[in-house]
Amino acid sequence: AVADGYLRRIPKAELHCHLAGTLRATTVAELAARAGLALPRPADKLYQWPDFYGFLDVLRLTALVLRTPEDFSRAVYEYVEDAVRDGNLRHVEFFFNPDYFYPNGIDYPAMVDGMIEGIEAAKKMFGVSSLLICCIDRSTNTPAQAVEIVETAIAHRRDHVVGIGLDGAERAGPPATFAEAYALAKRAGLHRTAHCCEDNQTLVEAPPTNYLICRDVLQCDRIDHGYNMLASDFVMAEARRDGLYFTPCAWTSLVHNRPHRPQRIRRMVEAGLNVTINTDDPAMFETDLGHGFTTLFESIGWGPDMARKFSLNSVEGSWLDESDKSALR
Ligand code: ES4
Ligand code: ZN
Repeated sequence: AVADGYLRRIPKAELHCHLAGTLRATTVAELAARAGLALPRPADKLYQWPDFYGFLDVLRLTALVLRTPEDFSRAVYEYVEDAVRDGNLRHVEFFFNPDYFYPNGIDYPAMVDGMIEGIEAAKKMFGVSSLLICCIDRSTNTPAQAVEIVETAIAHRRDHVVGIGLDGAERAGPPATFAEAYALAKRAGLHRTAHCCEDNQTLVEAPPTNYLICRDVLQCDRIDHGYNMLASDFVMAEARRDGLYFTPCAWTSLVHNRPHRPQRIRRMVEAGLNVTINTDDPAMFETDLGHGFTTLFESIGWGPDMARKFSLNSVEGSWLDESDKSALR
């Protein structure tokens, strides 16, 4: 076993973290009050849902509180502050779904400028670097809308927005649906990742072959989650050979799959995949960077060598350029 303190203190990069899922409940309450937005429950009871689909609804609802560039700046800064304290965060790559926020009356350049302001303040205060990943919700966007999102991402602040992602309910938008958007992103030199084979979907809804589609059709250079791939030895062997980095998340409060998650991550590691450990939606799942490592290591019994391996993997799998990676190594 390895001490809780060591797991919290080892430096980490986080590659799978949705900004809308990081908001402190107290910040949500304060911003909602200021915006005159009625929440369905008190803020400290907001992060509750019956199932994965209910969770996605709450995520969209909470996102409604971010209305001004200052709100976006604050959200980024507060997450970095929390994750430095809870898990010695050194670098983070935030997913943000621009269309979550359009109903709030803010446009893409304003929200990105706001996040960059928070990134720069957090860099100054904590020495932590952040990059942004423009994310497409597969359950609410048509292929044509996805292309528009990518066109927008290509046109603004490419110094910070370095890639695209695909989230939401996998069964509602199989990866091949977004082939055109991903081809456009690749031509423009954006990195590409996608949520794939998430374990809140069945093997029919999110089959192992989704990995092959993400690799070959979307040409992803990283993969989020990946657990359902374990059902296919062929797909696992391919993934091992491909060497892409995976971003499973140690803890989820989506209760039905919580007990299986650590064992699935263990099997991904033992199959030879390049694995990093992440939080996904830390505030909403009532976890944090240190807690994820601690619960995972407790349940598997890994030692400090594995903590160092995950720490290094998170740097190698990041989308930092080579000089920034070597500064973190
Ligand atoms: C998500 Cl856990 C999860 N799965 C799919 N999409 C998401 N967006 C935010 N969290
Ligand atoms: Zn996610």
